[in-house]
Amino acid sequence: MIASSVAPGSLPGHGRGGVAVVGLGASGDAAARLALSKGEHVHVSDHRTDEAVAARGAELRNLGAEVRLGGHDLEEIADAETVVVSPGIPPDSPVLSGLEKRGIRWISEPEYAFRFYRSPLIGITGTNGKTTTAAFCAHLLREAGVSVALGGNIGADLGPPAATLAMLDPAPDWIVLELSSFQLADIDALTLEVGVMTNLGADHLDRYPSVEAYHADKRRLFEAGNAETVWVLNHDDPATMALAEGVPGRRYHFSLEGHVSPGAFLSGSTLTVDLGGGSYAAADVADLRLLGRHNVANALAALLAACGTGTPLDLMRPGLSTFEPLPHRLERVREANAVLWVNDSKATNVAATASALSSLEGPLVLMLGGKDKGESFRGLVPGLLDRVRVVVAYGEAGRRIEEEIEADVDVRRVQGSFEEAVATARGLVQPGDTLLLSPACSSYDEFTDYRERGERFRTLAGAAA
Ligand code: UMA
Repeated sequence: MIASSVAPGSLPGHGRGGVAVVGLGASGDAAARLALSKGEHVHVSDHRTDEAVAARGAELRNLGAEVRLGGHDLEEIADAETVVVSPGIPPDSPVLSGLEKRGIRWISEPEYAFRFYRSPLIGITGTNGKTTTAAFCAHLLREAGVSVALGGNIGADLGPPAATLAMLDPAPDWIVLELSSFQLADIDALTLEVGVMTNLGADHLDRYPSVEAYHADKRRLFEAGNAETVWVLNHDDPATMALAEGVPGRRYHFSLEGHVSPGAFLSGSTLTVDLGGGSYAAADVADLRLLGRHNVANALAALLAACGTGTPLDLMRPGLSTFEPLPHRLERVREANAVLWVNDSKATNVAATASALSSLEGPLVLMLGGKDKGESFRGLVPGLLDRVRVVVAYGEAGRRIEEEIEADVDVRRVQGSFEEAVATARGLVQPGDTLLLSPACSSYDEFTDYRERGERFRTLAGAAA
């Protein structure tokens, strides 16, 4: 929402000074703490009043912030010199519509954090694979002896919000940030030394009016660079390549389909790098601990991003075979009674579930469902055929899933809870099957987030006879 021509600190309509933080989730909390550490007057507000937000508010009050819960005071916010908005607040929410009407501009929390960074920055986005790629890239650099801080959209179990990283002392050699479209929408001066776009599909159609609008926010990644920036781009994804057209900077491409240079590619089963000086065999697919072809692409992207720092390949190579799969991403949970339980709760859109399907051998019993984000499930059909014996459709999206795919695959619809859906799936598996939770939907109809859903799945798998 911020115009790229507006310099930080010169935003119009701001009187008292200081920082207003809108939304007191993880990013609002981190932004407020950073601002307080810089001696700013800080006003924080959240429309909720529940225990979690009240506890956060109380801590910030103790640190000197002015905290308002149960709503937003537009006058107070408009008075601040800098307004930092949480990514989960949609632009058409009353608070942001109100600020827009007053001509008040706002920035995202990574943009605010960037003002205080003393380390060069790798920013990683894309519809799918950005978390694995970011964590893998940080791992490769660490294995090579580089000090790295990892954070951003990546989520609390893997790293802190961007603003927390601004307070690290000493500053790390590099910062690796996962960036969401919601965060990219409100950047301004943020500048990347290395920027990665893993791929582009459809997502978040409950927030965006169209796929194009979602991609327009993703495209803002390419405004966060200059002629020196190294862009790591998915050569196999026409949407990514089209979005990056004409963007200044250097380019490294990655591909599973053929030789690209400068870049990294799969040659037979060898992950190969060619940065212009000839081919370098970095690892074999079998050396990776991750499941699935899409994870080979993520490994190539991570390796190229790490190369963008100038770190020698020889030093990073051992890290390719020591990076462990992340929780809730094609995670093998249990093998019992000749049935493999796989937790892919992080697959919150159709493209992610399609990737999972292409990575696993059948026969599968697939659990699909959760909060309906508006995407068509028809895109799953080619991956379901011949591999999925039965789909268990559940949650808010269950009915639409059933309607859209039942002509092509056997669907059992469960109208009860997630637990009942798991029980149904368990009743349908046969020896030799894989029971896969890869829901293609977000979890918010029943859970706090995909992690809670994945934990529940793990617990239920553990209890399975
Ligand atoms: N709120 C208001 N007023 C409103 C609307 C909301 O006050 O009108 C409040 C809510 O009550 C809530 C806060 O604003 O307290 C919004 O918090 P948030 O949803 O922005 O969540 P955070 O806890 O700040 O977490 C965010 C990211 N979440 C989202 O973008 C939805 C986290 O990504 C991220 O780890 C964290 O910032 C730190 O950067 C999670 C995620 O699911 C992992 N991201 C999505 C994804 O990857 O697909 C985008």
